[in-house]
Amino acid sequence: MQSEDEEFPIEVIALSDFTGNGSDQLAFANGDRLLVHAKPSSDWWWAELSGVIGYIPASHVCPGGATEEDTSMPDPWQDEEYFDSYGTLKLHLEMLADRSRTEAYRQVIISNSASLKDKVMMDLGCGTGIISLFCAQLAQPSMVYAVEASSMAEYTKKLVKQNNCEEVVSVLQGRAEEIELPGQVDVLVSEWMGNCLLFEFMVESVLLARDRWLKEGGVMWPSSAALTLVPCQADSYFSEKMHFWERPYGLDFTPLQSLAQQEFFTKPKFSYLIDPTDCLSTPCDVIQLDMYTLQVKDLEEMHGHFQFWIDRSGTFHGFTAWFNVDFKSMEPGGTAVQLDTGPHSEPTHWKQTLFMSDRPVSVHEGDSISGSIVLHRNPVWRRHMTVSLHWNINSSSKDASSCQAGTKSFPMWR
Ligand code: 6LC
Repeated sequence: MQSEDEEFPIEVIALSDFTGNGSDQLAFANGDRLLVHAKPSSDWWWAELSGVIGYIPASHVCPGGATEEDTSMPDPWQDEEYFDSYGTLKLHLEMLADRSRTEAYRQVIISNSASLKDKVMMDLGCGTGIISLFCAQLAQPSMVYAVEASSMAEYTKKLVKQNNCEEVVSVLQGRAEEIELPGQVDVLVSEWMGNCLLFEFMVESVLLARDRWLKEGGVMWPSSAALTLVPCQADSYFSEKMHFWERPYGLDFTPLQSLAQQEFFTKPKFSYLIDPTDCLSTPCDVIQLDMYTLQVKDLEEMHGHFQFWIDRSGTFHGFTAWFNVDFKSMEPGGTAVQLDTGPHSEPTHWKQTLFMSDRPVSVHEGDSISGSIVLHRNPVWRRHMTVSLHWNINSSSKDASSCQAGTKSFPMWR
């Protein structure tokens, strides 16, 4: 948002190319110097390039500075901000209080306790150390390296001592990419999943640690992960943000609807709890990750396809996404533990993510929705991504079979 002490215009430098939509957005190329005249929102700024004026996405530019020599670039990983946030208790409380999540990891340790005997483990991004402490208390690994980059690690050391686990758990403060261990590990466990599975891209740190520190034949927990999608109805959310403008206090506020659409439906809605009855079809896994074979470069663009059969008539407002992960068993004949963050399981702190389309469409039992999803990692801001959805609604009605296409890209968050 516009801060009062900013003096316009401000010079900024483009970090990547931007095409613009031709109407009110300004196209520019990587390295262009633009003048920002106003910041009407935190995401879209009003700017000028060679005498042409238009909106630019704030995420594609960085402060210009007055001189050519000023090359200070922002950190594309935003690590300072990221690890600062994990240095306070707010997020750790949210994660620890999430019983489905925390109990799933505890169950993995309990059900593999025999196999964990004398194993060397790494807990990547251990936070307050809960998973490492479970390992020390419920199994007998020879060593658990608890790796944590934020300042929480100082407290984690105290918690390990307080719970008499210091002989087994060794807390290493630092980024997993930079720490040194005496040798490789048998098991790499981590809770790295973000919204829509990949947001934050902590998974990259896990893959790099796997390639450097996991023994040949070692175990990855989670072992696989999947992003799940379902076409859905979102009546109350739609009414709350769109119908509202139709007749507030007896007045016609509909000229605000396109603004409302832009403001409320451009980005996905995080922390959405979908009512299972709002699922218009059986959910389907659209992207699957094998944590043994996944490569960092695969994360740049992940593609998935879907075909949903509508099994209840209603209004199609968009799609809801969530994820599940599997922890394969190390025990002979043992079964995998699963953590499912969908609407048919206990809610987790991730909840679900709602992607609103721009136009509600009536759908009927027997119709189908086919299409594709692409998760495109932001080339500049490495913890962010854009989710693009393309879909065709194929109506099966007796009188006229028809097909309606839709497409929309959702930045998360940049
Ligand atoms: C877990 C995030 C925790 O992992 C949090 O405490 C953060 O500081 C730590 N972390 C993240 N990346 C690294 C890294 N490369 N090296 C060391 N510690 C790291 C929950 N976040 C999600 N599940 N998204």
